[in-house]
Amino acid sequence: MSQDLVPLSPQATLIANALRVLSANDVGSYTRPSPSLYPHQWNWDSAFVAIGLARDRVERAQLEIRSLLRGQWRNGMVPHIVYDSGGAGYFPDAARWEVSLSPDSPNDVSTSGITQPPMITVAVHAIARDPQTHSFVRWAFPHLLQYHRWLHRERDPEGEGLVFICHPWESGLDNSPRWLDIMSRMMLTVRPSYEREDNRQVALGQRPTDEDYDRFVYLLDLAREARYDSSEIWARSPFLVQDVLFNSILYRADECLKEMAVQLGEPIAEMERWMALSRRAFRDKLWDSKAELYRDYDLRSGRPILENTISIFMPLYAGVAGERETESLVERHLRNPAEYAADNRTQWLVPTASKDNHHFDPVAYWRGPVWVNTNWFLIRGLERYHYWQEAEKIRRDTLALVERTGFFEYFDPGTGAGYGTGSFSWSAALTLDLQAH
Ligand code: 9WN
Repeated sequence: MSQDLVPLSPQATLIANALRVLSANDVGSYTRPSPSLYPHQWNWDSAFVAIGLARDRVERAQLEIRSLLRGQWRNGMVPHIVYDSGGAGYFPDAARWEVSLSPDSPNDVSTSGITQPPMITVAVHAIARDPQTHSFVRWAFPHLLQYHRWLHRERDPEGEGLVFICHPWESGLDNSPRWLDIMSRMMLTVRPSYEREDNRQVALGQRPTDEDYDRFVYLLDLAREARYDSSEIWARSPFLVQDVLFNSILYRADECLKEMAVQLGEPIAEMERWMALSRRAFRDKLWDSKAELYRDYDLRSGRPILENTISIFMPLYAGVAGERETESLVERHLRNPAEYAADNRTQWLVPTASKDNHHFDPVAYWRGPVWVNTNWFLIRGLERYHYWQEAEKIRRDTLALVERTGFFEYFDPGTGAGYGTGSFSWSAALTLDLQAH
């Protein structure tokens, strides 16, 4: 029998299929999140892609990051979208942002005016595992440092150790039930004028409602009117949130930056200061000792946000949870069938909202469906705390889901059906990472 005819193992087939999705979405220097729904470069999507490619396409992983950093602003911000020529095929397009109003925006690249969780640093850290990438890491380091400085300076004006986000799109979990209370308090006197593109491609029940979109656009317009100046946004925006997931990722990113600084012989005191402040704030401000979970904080109302969603676990990914907190998160929430554990309503781990949250919906974007990236955060977090069995169970479920359903954007936790767009890049890329170990 010739070697070509030897059938591939299921594992090798899954890897080959994941690589096929990534190369189909590869436009040369970056990877689209999906073939048509998201036709530009997204910040944390490219970072997830680079994490997957760092496993054995490390050259291509570097290109993904170089390409994302073309959009970096002069003040250090890495925008949530870097547009492909003009931004056709997606709302909002580049013109809606009009980022030239800010003196910090780049001249020759079209971008959005807000950011996304700084997974880019985690991606560069993954690339840095390969010693051949030393000169790339040396090149990327000052860009990342500038981004982190911007986040800690502009988005944490009171030096609390927690940065704020000013738009649900900055969270990456745009349609999370956590934003509903704030959005319901935003009384729009005039409906912003725009036309959605997303609901032409995906059933509306799986996407945000028109009312939510109005508020997304209102907040975009407000940031534009503030010329993307963080202090102006801080003064005017109704949406100012210290988000548990964003801050957990930032903490992990600070840790990665520090490790790279050590490798490069750069000073680390600044990162250590950020991390010490942040550890304290997670403990003193975000931990709810009664409900025994982490909560986002709404800076405008001065109150914690009460929705129980997958974000409660994200401090495990950061490594900022203490022993007692970790035990409660696992015992009281992760293993609880009324919340996140499997039962006859949800057989697939892990729903993005607790089943006892009255906004839980197995179909709607970020309100219940399983996502590969949130599972990945949880797996890496549980491994960090040596909950090997729980981590392995979620890893197997995630791989089984993509193997049987395909690389969908999200999945029904009850039936395993795929929703949103198919051929979704980060579902494929993180499969590569999860396959590797
Ligand atoms: C808005 C690209 C992005 C992801 C986000 C996801 C979704 C955009 C949208 O798609 O958001 O940024 O149009 O809904 O929520 O996490 O980065 O995949």
